Amino acid sequence: MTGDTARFSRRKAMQITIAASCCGTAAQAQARRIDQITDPMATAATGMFRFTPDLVMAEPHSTLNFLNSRGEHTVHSVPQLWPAGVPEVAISNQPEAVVTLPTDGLYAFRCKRHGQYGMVMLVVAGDPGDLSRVPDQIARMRARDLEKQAFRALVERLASAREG
Ligand SMILES: [Cu+2]
Repeated sequence: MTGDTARFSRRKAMQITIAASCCGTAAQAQARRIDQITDPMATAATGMFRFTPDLVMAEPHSTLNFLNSRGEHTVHSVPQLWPAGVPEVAISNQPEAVVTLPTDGLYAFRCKRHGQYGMVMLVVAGDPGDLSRVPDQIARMRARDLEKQAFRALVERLASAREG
């Protein structure tokens, strides 16, 4: 990554932080912490790199605290599975970064380096919208099969959590 790109990412994250702090203490109190893990004891690449947790139910206007976007881990929004009009997220080289969820919807995140090994996550803010459209949106992602498969598995978990 060039210095310019890194500065740009930081500036964008700063704007997101400011947006989050405008909405008062209630939303901040709901901040969810999401860690980024490299687990050398994992038996397969698919478990070695992961977001924990990787499926988060949240409220609109609440915030997420992404921890450990360091080394090779990043947090990037996935445009095919992202609420319309919400700014993209691009976090790297930050021990902690705050992301706000300005609207209802389904928010997909990937690690730029390890998405190909299934390091992806889904956040639902309030109403996720029409889940029947999601398989098509996943199919359109510019991603390897393993990454798409990881998103499909998350959507299945989401669907069964909503039924249960
Ligand atoms: Cu990663």
